[in-house]
Amino acid sequence: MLLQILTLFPEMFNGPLRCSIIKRAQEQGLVEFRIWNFRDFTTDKHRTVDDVPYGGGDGMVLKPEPIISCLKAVQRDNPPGKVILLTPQGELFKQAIAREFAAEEHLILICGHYEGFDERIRAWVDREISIGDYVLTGGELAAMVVSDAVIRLIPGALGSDTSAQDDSFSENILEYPQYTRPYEFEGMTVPDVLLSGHHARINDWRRKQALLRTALRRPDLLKDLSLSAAEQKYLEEKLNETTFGNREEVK
Ligand code: 6GU
Repeated sequence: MLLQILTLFPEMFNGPLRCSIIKRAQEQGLVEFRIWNFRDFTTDKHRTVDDVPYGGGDGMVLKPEPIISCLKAVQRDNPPGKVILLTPQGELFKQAIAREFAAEEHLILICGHYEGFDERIRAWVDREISIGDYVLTGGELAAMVVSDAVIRLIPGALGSDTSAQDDSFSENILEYPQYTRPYEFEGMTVPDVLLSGHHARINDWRRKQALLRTALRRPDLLKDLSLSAAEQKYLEEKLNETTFGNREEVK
């Protein structure tokens, strides 16, 4: 995958992309990053990227010409890429969107900054994405979040091919609790079923824990799950064990 990023702050991308799984994915040739500074596409002496808003008001607005000239340069000599604008006004980023993006050969992420950008930029954009209901100073961190979520889904990017499937949200369900050695830590022990060696029982326990955790922490996700009758019964019983208003987790 070719992942191109248009930003006014290319140096922000130095850290995260050079670490861990993202670094390895680049070394393996699974993804190639190209970071562009759209200030390099200005034509005036002062390299101006923003201007005052028509109609008045506070703040500055990103001009269309540098961003669109940069975009045209980025598209040249490459197969057409999907153009994504990072903006708090975009569609909320979800695992399903990460999966869609992971299937693309070429992604172009445009990071907005300052108070906003000229509305006409939107005519060149295929999709607008927000990473959550809060305001960041710019789209850079959002572009890194999106890149990370997408790259780890490219086949081969993770050590084993199953680890991306088991995660929270692969099926819109939270992950079950995990334990490693020691068996006892500060008086707390590991659930005995995990030491039983009985794989069917372990899988059953994990599925139930995942369901329970989802019901307690993210009840909004439950409505999209297809539960068996037995699973529904288990959840109802467990949730009834907690007194109303008790937000402690059921053990
Ligand atoms: Cl994509 N950009 C900015 N500036 N703020 C955000 C965001 C994006 N997603 C959530 N907050």
